[in-house]
Amino acid sequence: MIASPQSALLRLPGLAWDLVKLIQNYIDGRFVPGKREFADVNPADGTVIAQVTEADDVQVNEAVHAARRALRGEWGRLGVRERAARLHKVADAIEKRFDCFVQAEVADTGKPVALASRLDVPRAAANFRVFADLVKLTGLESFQTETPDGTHALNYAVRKPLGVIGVITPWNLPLLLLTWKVAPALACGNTVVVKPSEETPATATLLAEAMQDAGIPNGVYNVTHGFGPESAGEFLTQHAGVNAVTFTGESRTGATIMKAAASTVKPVSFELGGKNAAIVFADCNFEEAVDGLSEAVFLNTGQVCLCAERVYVERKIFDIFVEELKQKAESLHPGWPNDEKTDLGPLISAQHREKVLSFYRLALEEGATVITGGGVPKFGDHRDNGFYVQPTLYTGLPESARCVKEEIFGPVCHVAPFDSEEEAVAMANDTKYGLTASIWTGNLKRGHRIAQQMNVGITWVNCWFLRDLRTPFGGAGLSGIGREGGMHSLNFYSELNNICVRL
Ligand code: NAD
Ligand code: 6OD
Repeated sequence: MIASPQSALLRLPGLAWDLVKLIQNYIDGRFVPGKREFADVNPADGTVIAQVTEADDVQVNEAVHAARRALRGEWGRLGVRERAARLHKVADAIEKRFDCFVQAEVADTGKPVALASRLDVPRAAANFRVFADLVKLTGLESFQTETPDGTHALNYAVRKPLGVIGVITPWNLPLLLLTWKVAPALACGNTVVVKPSEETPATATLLAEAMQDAGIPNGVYNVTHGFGPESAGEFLTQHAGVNAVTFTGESRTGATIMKAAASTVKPVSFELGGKNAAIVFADCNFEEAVDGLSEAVFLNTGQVCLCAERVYVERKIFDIFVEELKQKAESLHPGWPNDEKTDLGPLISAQHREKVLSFYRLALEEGATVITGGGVPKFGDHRDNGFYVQPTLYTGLPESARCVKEEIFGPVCHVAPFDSEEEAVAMANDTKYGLTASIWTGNLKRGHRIAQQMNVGITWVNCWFLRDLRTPFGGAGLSGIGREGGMHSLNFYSELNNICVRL
């Protein structure tokens, strides 16, 4: 493991943090403190693991100016081949500090070490590698145009950076989601000012060290810590020197950011909330469907925007399916992140747990049958000060219930029966969100037919969260604006200039 000013603050939580350390902003290649500090809390036991310095408007302004200067410096002069090579070096640097990144992510989120090691940190490196290769290997369209006088013109587009990109990210998959935006933004030659979630500041800060290792010039990657309103988030989205905002988070926050970005007509890319449906047919591979749905409902304690919170099961197999999913839920081990048996971490914060528990209470008021869970596990040790909840299954709610309509973002779903394909499609589509759907069937023709009827950005058939980073990713309705992934990311983070040459 590599020791350096920021990585020194990270220790694997056996949860005996000996010292509270300071996580700083990173502006123009330097770690800098701010005037105010806030606490970084470990969700596994509620202890304060570090202090974080909040960037004020002056520091956000400095970061934006540093990012603009960097566009005119060495970074702006690099050719695409060298830029791509440096992004591969960022991936190398992440892999070299693998344990450090895992520990930082685990400390901030309380998620199992096994999950951070399997998902979050490898994806961060992959994000840099994929977009480095894509930008190097792909071209743009060109047209030979016939003119009315019988001559020709040649049209071709060139890709230029948009400029300074404001990157605002949530706490559920902090490093994965941050790098999902930073990597293509840098691949296209932009510079970034990021504002990670106030709940999870550590890995964005560690990434600064990876950037330094990789020879990314000062000012290209800047980190400003803080909150949304009247803090770093708002200062960044309102800043006239920011050329575009890319945001992942709640739909309501997206609406606020859209207003802030409107005054300077900034392009926005939004990946927002979901209330995703899964449709399970009686002809599915039963075991695969139960395993798949168990992941789709409980992965990361249900704190993945792609998670299924509404599960529709063909009536013929409804009872047995509910029973099997209950067995899965009850076999999960909530626990310390570094315990190998743990496969269910805590929720991110006391506040978020209160939100999830308020839905657990509401479900009862709305007439749900509790199949399992609905409360808080008791450990008899420091974990009782953490933010755990039980994995929970409900049945029996009307489709109009708030628990069926609103995003909960916890380890919970409602399971309802259906009798026909049409009914299942109608229920799945009856939502203001439109992020993902999953369909479980042995009949691929049917899977294909239904997939095309889903009003969402991403539909999985007989799988869930199976990613190819070249594919379009995003949501319909309240779930987002635009698509990222592959060429969609490159196009968002570029200004395309079409050049028409009369021949
Ligand atoms: P959030 O919207 O509360 O916060 C996200 C980020 O926005 C944080 O960094 C926060 O500080 C910042 N922010 C808040 N108010 C702001 C403001 N007024 N101006 C600028 N920045 C502001 O979301 P969260 O609670 O951190 O994350 C959970 C939500 O994210 C869920 O709704 C989930 O579905 C969604 N999400 C969506 C995707 C996707 O790809 N569609 C992925 C992950 C999470
Ligand atoms: O896999 C991805 O690229 C991605 N953006 C996942 C989002 C998960 C939401 O929590």
